[in-house]
Amino acid sequence: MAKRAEGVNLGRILRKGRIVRPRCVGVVGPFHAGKTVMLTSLISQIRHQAPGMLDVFGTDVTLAELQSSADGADALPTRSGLACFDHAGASDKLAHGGWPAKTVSASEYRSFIVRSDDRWRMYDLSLIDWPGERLADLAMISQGAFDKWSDALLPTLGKELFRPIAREFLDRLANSTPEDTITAENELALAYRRVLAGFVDHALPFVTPSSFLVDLENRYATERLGTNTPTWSVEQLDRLAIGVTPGEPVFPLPSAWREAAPELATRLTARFDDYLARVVKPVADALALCDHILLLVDVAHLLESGPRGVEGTTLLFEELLAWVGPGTTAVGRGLDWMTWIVAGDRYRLGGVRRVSVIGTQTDRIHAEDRQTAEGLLHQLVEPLVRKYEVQKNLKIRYGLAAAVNATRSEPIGPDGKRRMTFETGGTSFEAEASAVPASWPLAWQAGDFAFPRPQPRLPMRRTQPPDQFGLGRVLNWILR
Ligand SMILES: Nc1nc2c(ncn2[C@@H]2O[C@H](COP(=O)(O)OP(=O)(O)OP(=O)(O)O)[C@@H](O)[C@H]2O)c(=O)[nH]1
Ligand SMILES: [Mg+2]
Repeated sequence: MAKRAEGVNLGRILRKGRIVRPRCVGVVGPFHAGKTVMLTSLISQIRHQAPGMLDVFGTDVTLAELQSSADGADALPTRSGLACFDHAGASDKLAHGGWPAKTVSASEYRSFIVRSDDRWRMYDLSLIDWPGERLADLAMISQGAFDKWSDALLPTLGKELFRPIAREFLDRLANSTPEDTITAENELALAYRRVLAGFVDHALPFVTPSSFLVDLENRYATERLGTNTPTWSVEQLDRLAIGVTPGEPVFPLPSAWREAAPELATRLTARFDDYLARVVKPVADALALCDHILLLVDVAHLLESGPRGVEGTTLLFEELLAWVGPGTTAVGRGLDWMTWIVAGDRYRLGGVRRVSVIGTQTDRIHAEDRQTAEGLLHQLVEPLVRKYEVQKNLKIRYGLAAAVNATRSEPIGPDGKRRMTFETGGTSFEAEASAVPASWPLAWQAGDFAFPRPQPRLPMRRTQPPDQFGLGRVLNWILR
């Protein structure tokens, strides 16, 4: 809910002689969905629009950024209190043919933007980026307590698709009786770490506690292990924290165990509460500032990863939407307006009003198949958002984009093959992409589909935004 009123705040309504239009956009999606690349390219497009980029706004409309959180001495403070998004570092990588580094901590880009066709008003835009891993922890805060979290998570682990990965842990919970709780805790912690390692191996996006992958010092697992390909030996697993520190693990415990081993349950509850406050709450607080969410889905990757990947992503989105509760009622809209007028410092426009579902990295899909891929996006997300549309008037839009268009699709010949060309290090390559099915297959396996993974093509000039498609529309949705 919006923060308590602190008196009419004219400085918030008028800035630089213009009426302020606050916009706070959370860029969310599983790890590797393309959030950081999307943000980097969006900011570059705002700053250095290429001709045609803003056609969707109407003819001759341009945007000007007056001030931003990246402006050195004159930097705008971020709204969320998060660190400033490193646009310079990420775009420098793209300009030299590499992708930005994997995100390990949340950050925000804030800027004042004016449209050439509406000079009296100015957008106060915040764009927030997270490590995708942290979103998997949101179920902890939705459930709110260790026992509820356990009771919600354990049936998920028991689902047919995930049971093979979680079997050892579930069997231990089903078979053994807790005589010595210290030994039981150590054995269960190891078994649960194996479950999470299995999720990582299957690219499943709900590794929780996410400290297993990104610890509290924001170090990625592979960095802590000193290897790119973990072997998941006992010694390696023991070094990865499933909680605040490796020595204080958090894992779900069923009610029978909570009754039979109350000391263990008390220990786990205290650690869960600590983890919630230190890791999950800051993510939830930043999300609570957003009025618009860009929900990013890499359709090509989901086809590549198989049914488990799709189910895992669906569960992640369900958790996310349950926490956000997007949409509003007529009363909510009235309150929004009043709150904005009298808002305190970290005001929030009454929650997420709009969700834009963006199919990302779709330059990896052949141009002839992109329309079909958009159909898959609808099939995946529509069932999850319908209740928010009906009950809470949620505004939802769907679109495809490539924040960095790194491929060219060749015409499809009589053999039906989807050939795509791209450049790596100045050399041109050709690769074949799978055809996209009209609906999610009934049965398929990881590896049945494959799409190229190109490096970005080089615009070397700092003021030249990456070649893209679909971002004009996304910007129009953001700055509506
Ligand atoms: N071809 C192509 N690849 C992309 C595009 N966007 C992202 N990628 C690929 O996807 C990878 C992950 O993109 P990121 O933006 O770092 O993903 P993220 O969602 O920020 O991931 P986390 O930081 O791990 O949560 C990149 O390293 C690229 O390989 C795109 O527009 N086109
Ligand atoms: Mg990222």
